Amino acid sequence: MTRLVFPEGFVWGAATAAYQIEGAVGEDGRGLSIWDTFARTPGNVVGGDTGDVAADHYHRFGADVAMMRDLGLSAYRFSVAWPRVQPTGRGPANAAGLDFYDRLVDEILGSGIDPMLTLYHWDLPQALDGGWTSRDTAARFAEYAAIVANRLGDRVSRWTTLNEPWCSAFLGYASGVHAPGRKEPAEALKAVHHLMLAHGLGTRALRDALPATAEVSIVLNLAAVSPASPEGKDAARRVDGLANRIFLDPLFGAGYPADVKRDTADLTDWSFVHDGDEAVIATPIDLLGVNYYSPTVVDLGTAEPDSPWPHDIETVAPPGPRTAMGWPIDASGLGAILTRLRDEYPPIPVMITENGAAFDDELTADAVRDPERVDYLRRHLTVAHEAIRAGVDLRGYFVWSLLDNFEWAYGYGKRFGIIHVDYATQRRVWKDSAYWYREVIKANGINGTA
Ligand code: IFM
Repeated sequence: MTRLVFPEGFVWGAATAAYQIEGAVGEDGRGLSIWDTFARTPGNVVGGDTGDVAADHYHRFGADVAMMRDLGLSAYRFSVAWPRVQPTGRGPANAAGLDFYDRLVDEILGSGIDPMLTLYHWDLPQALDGGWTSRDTAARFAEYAAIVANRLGDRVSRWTTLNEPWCSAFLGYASGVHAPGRKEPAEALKAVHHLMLAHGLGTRALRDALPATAEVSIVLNLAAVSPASPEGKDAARRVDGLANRIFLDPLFGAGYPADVKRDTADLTDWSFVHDGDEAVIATPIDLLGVNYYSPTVVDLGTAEPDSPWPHDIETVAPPGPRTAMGWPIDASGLGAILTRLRDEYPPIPVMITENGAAFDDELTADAVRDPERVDYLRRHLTVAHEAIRAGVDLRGYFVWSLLDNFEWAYGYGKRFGIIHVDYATQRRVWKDSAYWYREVIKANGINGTA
C-alpha cells in the first residue's frame, strides 16, 4: 500500500440533506413539500416509509454536530428545507424555520466546522403549482435564496444553489420515481431549464446578499458514461448529453448543446428558453460540486421500466462487485469525470460533494463492521488523489452520508451512513468506516489501493 497525503487545507467533510434526516415535518410552521406528498402516496416508497421522523436530526442536531466534531470534520454539507423557510414557497419568511438553521449554523461553527449550505435538495414547497415545469418557480427560488442569505450570510461562507438538478428533472418528471412522480419526458426538459434558470437567478441573488468573499457553487451528479458495445456509441453520446453537457455547457457559457436539442426535437422545440436565460445560467460561480457513486454503461436496446433515458437505450450492468443499491463499484469513473472537467471546461475549483455506498450493515452489540464501505471509500479517495496529482484543482471530499437516512424511493432499507441509526430508538453507533474516516482526516491521507 502507498501512503497518499492530500494537499494542506484539503477539506474533509460529510454530507446530509434536510428531508433525509430532519423529521419534524409538521413542526414550527414548516409547510408541505413535494416529498411529503409523494412519500405518503402508497406505492411510491418501499415499505411506505416517509421522512416524517427520519433521523430526528431536527431535535438531535446538537448531539449530531458533537459527533461531527469528534470525527474531526473540517466541513459539513447540509441543506435547508425551503418549506421550513417559506411554507408555501413564496412570501415572508417563517421565523421559526429560519431560527432552526440559525441555531444549527452556530452549533456547527462553535464546533470548529465550516458549514456548506445547500439551498435546494429536492424538498420543493408543495404549494408551488407546476413545480419545476413552471418558470415562476425559478423566480421564487431566487427570492428564497435571498431570504436565507440575508439571515445566515454573516456566518456561512459556502453556498450551493441546487443539489443534483438531473435527479430533480429526470427522476421527478421523466421516470417518475422521485417527487412529484410525473412521467412526461418533455416536461423533464422544461424542468432542467427552470432548475438551471433558478440556479442562475439564485446565484445573482446570493451575490447581492452575501459578502464578496462568499463562495457560490452548484452540485451536479455527473455521469461517467460508456457504451457497452460499438453499437451503443451513439446511445452513450445521447446519455452524456442529457446527464452532463445539458448542465455543464450552459453553466460555463456555451448554452444548451446543439446535439441535445436535435436529439429531443420530437419532444420539445425548446421555446421555454427565453432570450437572456442562458446568460443568467452562466453567471460565474466559484466552485463546482461533483457527486459520484457509480459508472453508467449503456447500449442500444429497450429501456427498463422507470428508466430516465430515452426508450431505445438500456442501462447495462457491468460484471464485478456492487453495493446494496445494485450499483457497480468502479472508482475509475470518478477519475474520468474529474479529468474531463479539467480538459473540456474552463478552470474551476472542484469538490467531491458526495461519495459513498449503501451496504447491508449489521449492528452487533455496539459495532458495525463495514469493511466494504471502507474499501469503497479508499478506492475513491485513491482516485481523487491521483486526480490532484494529474492537475485537477480538487479542494475537498464529502462522504455521503454522515448518518443513515431516508434514501428517497428506497426508504430506510438502504443505509449510506458512516454512523448507524437505529430508527426505533434513534441511537447512533459509529460504524468502522467512521473510525477509519476519522483517522484519514487526522492524517490528511490514506493508505491507497495502488
Ligand atoms: O441519498 C442520495 C442523495 O440525496 C443525493 N445523492 C445520491 C444519494 C444516494 O442515492
